[in-house]
Amino acid sequence: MKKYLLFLLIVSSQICYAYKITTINTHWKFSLENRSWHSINLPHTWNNIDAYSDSTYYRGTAFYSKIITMDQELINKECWIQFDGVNAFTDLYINSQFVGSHKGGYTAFRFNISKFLKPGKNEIKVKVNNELDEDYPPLAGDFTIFGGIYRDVSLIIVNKVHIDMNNLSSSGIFLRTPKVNNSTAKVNLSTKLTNNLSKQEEVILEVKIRNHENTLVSEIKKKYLLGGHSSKNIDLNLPEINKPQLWSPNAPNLYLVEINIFNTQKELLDHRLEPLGLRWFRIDPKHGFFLNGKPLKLIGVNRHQDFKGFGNALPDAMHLKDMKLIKQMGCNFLRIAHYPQDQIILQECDRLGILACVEIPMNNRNNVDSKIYWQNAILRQREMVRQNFNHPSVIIWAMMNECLLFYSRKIDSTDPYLKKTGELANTINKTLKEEDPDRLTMIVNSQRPERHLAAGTGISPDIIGWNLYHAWYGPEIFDDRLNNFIAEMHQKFPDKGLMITEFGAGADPRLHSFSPKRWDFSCEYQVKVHKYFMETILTRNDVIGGAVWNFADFASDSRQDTDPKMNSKGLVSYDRIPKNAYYYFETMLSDKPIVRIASKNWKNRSGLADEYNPRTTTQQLQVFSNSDSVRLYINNELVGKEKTDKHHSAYFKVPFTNGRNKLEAISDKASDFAFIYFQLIPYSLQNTYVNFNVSLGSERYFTSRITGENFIPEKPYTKGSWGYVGGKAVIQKGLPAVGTALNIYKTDDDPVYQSHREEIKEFNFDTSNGKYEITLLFTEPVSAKKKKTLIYELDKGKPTTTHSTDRIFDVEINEVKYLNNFDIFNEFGARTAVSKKIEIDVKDEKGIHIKFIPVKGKTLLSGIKIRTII
Ligand code: GCB
Ligand code: CA
Repeated sequence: MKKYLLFLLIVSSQICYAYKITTINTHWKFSLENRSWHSINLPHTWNNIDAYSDSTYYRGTAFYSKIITMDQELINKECWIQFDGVNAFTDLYINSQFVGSHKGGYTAFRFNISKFLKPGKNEIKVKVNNELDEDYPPLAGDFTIFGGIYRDVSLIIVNKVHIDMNNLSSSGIFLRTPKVNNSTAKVNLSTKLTNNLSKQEEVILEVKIRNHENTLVSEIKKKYLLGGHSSKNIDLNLPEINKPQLWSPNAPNLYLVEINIFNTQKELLDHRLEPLGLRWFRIDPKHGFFLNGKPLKLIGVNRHQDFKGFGNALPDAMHLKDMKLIKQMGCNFLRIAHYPQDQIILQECDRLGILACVEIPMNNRNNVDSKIYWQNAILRQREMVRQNFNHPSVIIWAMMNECLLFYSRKIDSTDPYLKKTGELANTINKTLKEEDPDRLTMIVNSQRPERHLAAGTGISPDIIGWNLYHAWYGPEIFDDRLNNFIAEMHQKFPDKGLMITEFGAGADPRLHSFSPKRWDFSCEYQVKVHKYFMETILTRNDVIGGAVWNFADFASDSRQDTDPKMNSKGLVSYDRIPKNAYYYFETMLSDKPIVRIASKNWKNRSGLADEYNPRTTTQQLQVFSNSDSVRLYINNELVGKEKTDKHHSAYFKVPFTNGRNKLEAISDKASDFAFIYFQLIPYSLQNTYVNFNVSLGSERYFTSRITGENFIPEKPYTKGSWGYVGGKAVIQKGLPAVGTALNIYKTDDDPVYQSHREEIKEFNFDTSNGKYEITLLFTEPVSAKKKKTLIYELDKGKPTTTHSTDRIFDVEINEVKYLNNFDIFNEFGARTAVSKKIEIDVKDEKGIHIKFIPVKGKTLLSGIKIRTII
């Protein structure tokens, strides 16, 4: 084959370079199923819209293509293409020739494409597929499998003599620190030098280590003779570093390792930089984690990689934003769950001093009978370790999140599925230790120790992580059961470190409650759960640490909570606005004086005026502070001074007034403030402009993110005021805390429709005369008990079970029938948001009296809105 000198157009000059990496993210063409093509930039996912829609999201094939221009001829360079992440299966073609494929959506891969390129225009074509394949993990999981080329794509140009490019897309350089203490550090480097020229080449490998002040602290130079078309493994011990500046969360000192290769004419052939952090660590099942000889409680979060509006295709700035928020919260630990993420995450962990754990998604279920599955799972572990090897922040390789979650048979250790799962865990552990003897390994389990004991999954890893959801999936009880569980696990797995790898509760940032309950998705209940866990995690030395599930709300297609398709256990919302619980952690973890108003981001509120003071609404307010006491001011007037409790919390009763309220919370050394915009809803509707919304069947306050409208909780009618008469709030026995948690179609304001008052008789407003607009909000909810298969339920394109309705009623307002034989199900189907807007003239001081009259079954109402027209 004729060989060409290859230069990218962007490499305009002949300046000698040894290693060059440049993204080619701009101006690609994209086509779903080879239909019409349109222009896009990377990173890209095709699921950024349908993953959040009422229907299911596309999992299938799509194509990407791009023209790159190569000028001049290629003689002595090599060109590689690198994909940092494509979900999930990739076939690469260049100029219609097949180059190679990669399976697995969360690790990088690269190909040497030199021989496929020609001078001039070249077409890169990528076929991507994100369907479920039983031979490749993950087979299940509580997260959306966004398809696409969702991380950077780059071209790498190297000389024919270079550091190994062909080692599972790693840097090809592996740094170990076999000994580190306060006085000295040993660094070991292993690599492979490749000579793709036909002639032999004598080279000099030079390694220099510099500290962050750019002082050279260790250096080595070696000569090697590389035969033509051959490579050489190299293993070097560098001269010891005296008095190393240790890496830790408080002082993340990084060294820079420079690796150069010269030929005998002193021309630079390859040049790389790698990070180095000098630290040592160990665990002790009874006494926890030790970094650089000192105990350190690992406290942090788990993180998924998606973001509102972007799916998983994030610009770097979004990743950076997360890392900043994670650090600001005071985390010293990050569980990168459930899969390796963009390199920028570990780069930031190194830089910010956040210890990290990385895992391959072998979630919930493994195809233990498939050989290909095993091979693939093992290969993905190797990719993960090699690609992330040099990050000093990584201390744990984790595996097999909740691998027996779906196991439903009677526990029997001879059951082949259990046995094979245990063997798989041991094989993965062996792989991880082979790849990296220095890091810890961890298996992450759901709260089912018996299954894991029977399977033997806990035999080989150093740490057992437990995903614990007491007071969330478990009953709303805040007693000793968490402590007891931990004690019991130490007995069952005595020589293992124990970490609480997940704990959390759902909190929809649109929902607030002054009587928070499990599964109400209020931001207030989430705080309760976190306080309960933190008390245990912080006080027990036999718990290495804890990681909140999750840092941010994330997409999960199968979920139908208050925010369907989302998992709302984030401490920050999908667009990264802190919830109350974020501020709780920030306060708990801060080593400086701090004050935080818990609900400061609930800025737009409505509330019922106090019965005896129409000018104020008194609401409870929680303030977090690590000082003994806090003073609170509203509009420059002192509300009070309160002591903080063991959870760093102080509580105030705050008289909010209509309009803008300025809150200031002040401790002896710190302060916080918030502006809250309040709409007071009058108790008496006489002679006043009326405009408010009520959510039935729930004690929650809701703010729509689409319209900004507030809904306040229902109240019973009393003469001279407003409210409902009769009926009951429907609360499911199990989950959730309101009528239904299922997605309500054709609305984003699901919580308003998910709760309702059944058998309601009336809703009355004692208004003055005038013209009013009443909007009634309904949905036919799905009752878990009454099920019937309906062929036209469109969820996931197949019939699903839903409510068989026997509900017909009339609605009469001031004696006029507005809805006659109203049958929501028949007219609109189940779980669909329905609204009816009605104009009412109020005469003779009669007010508005809405009657719900059953014809068949039970009446119901989800929400009601009232507005004065004139
Ligand atoms: C878990 C899983 C995680 C889920 C989480 C939840 O235990 O590991 O993937 O998202 O629970 O929210 O239920
Ligand atoms: Ca919806």
